[in-house]
Amino acid sequence: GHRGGILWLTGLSGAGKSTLAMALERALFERGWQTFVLDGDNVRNGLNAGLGFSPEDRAENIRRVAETAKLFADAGMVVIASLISPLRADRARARAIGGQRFHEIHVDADLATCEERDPKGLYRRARAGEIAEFTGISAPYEAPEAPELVIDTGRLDRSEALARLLDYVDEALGK
Ligand code: GGZ
Repeated sequence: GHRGGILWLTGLSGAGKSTLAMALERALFERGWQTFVLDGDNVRNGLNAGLGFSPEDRAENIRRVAETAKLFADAGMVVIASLISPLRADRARARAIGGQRFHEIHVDADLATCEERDPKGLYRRARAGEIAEFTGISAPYEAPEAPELVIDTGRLDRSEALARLLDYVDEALGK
């Protein structure tokens, strides 16, 4: 069994948040846990269509996802929220919304690593000036100061990263 909770994955584009979120969801599902993924990239097509990447729009994107995550967590689900959520103030508001259920997880790979991976070619386009306010290039990323967990995807391979995360989730939400 498990308690409801919000696993808030923050990190740069290309750090591995979505990959880790999907792998975690699958692993928890296989154990019979009730999980639900809210991914910034996906939510922006529906719930948050119309929001861009200005500081104000990011703040609203994050606020809505946090409120949605809270509803599902209150219903007993393990919500995996995967958003860059680059500013400490916005993450602090998400934490305030989630309360005790909120767990901040820094999916940590340095900019050089993310830029080298560049799975969607976004860093290249940002460097070329084709994408404005791109996190890490022309917009800030403020690393968490006291996250519940740091997953260093620059050093760990996928299975190690998932194993660390699963250990944490077991400890935090298992019963
Ligand atoms: C950052 C951007 C931008 C800009 C488009 N800055 O790695 P991806 O491509 O697939 O996922 C990223 C996604 C970021 O959305 P979030 O909702 O997670 O961001 S935030 O929490 O800051 O609101 C990235 C893509 O959108 N993308 N333009 N300018 N990422």
